[in-house]
Amino acid sequence: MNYKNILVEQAEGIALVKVNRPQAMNALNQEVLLELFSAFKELDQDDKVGVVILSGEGKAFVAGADIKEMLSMNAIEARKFGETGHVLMNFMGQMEKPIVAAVNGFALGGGMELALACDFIYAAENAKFGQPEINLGIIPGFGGTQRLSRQIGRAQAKELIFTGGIMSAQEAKEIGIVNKVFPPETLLSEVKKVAALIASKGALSLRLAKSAIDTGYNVDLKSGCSIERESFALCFSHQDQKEGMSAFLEKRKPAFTSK
Ligand code: DAK
Repeated sequence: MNYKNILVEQAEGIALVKVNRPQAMNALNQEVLLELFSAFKELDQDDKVGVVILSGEGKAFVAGADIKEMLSMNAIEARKFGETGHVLMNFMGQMEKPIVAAVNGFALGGGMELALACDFIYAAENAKFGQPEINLGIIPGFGGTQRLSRQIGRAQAKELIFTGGIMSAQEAKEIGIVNKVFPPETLLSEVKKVAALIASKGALSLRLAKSAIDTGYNVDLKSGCSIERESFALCFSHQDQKEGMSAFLEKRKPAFTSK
């Protein structure tokens, strides 16, 4: 499909999606949100894709929701806009394929929320993170008050959201937002490396691991372990489990076949 605001490329089981509005720091308007949703739905259904990478073109990952578009919105329109963002970001959490954020620059407001909706984040040394909505007289509206506090704890999330401050990639790593930080010129190749490693695993076990972690995260430990037990058992319904264990015993690399 042809998109106006995003770039999508695919090679060797990895799909790279880039927000492509560099003249507006890749700000998210309604159209970008809908295009991302459509691309992710398509990639999630594509058996040739094992892992999706999300990044931004130019010097921003995404510098937030589009302030120009939001300026004249009334409460009804703001609610609709928020809903589009929530549908997209909830979908990312439910995608069967892992999705990794390669944060190449500013990830502010809705941009940070978009990165947090990915499974994990690698960032360039010069990337910047923050929830500056408070400076605009609003609060985070694409799940920032929820995903961020679940990820780093309420006190850290409150400090960031109340002050509207901006932090470096290194600071974001220290508080658990970012997994790894790389020089800008190697960020994408490093993300592709981890994506290739993940894509070499069994699609079924990846899917079950992702859903067990995410579904289990929001329930009590006993219910979470029960989700894990059922997911674990389901692994034995596919040849991948026999292949993985046989390969270990035969001292060779496994060739997983689940889609
Ligand atoms: N929206 C629209 N345009 C933006 C933008 C944004 N978020 N960020 C940057 N731009 C535009 C600038 O206006 C400028 O456009 P021109 O003047 O050239 O036409 C162009 O991108 C280049 O930006 P700068 O000239 O400012 O570039 P600098 O390198 O000097 O600064 C910056 C880069 C990223 C530090 C700066 O642009 C900046 O502070 N941007 C705004 C960051 C921000 O406040 N982000 C949070 C946005 S609020 C909702 C759900 C969610 C949300 C809202 C509602 N509902 C439920 C209703 C989310 C809200 C947000 O994300």
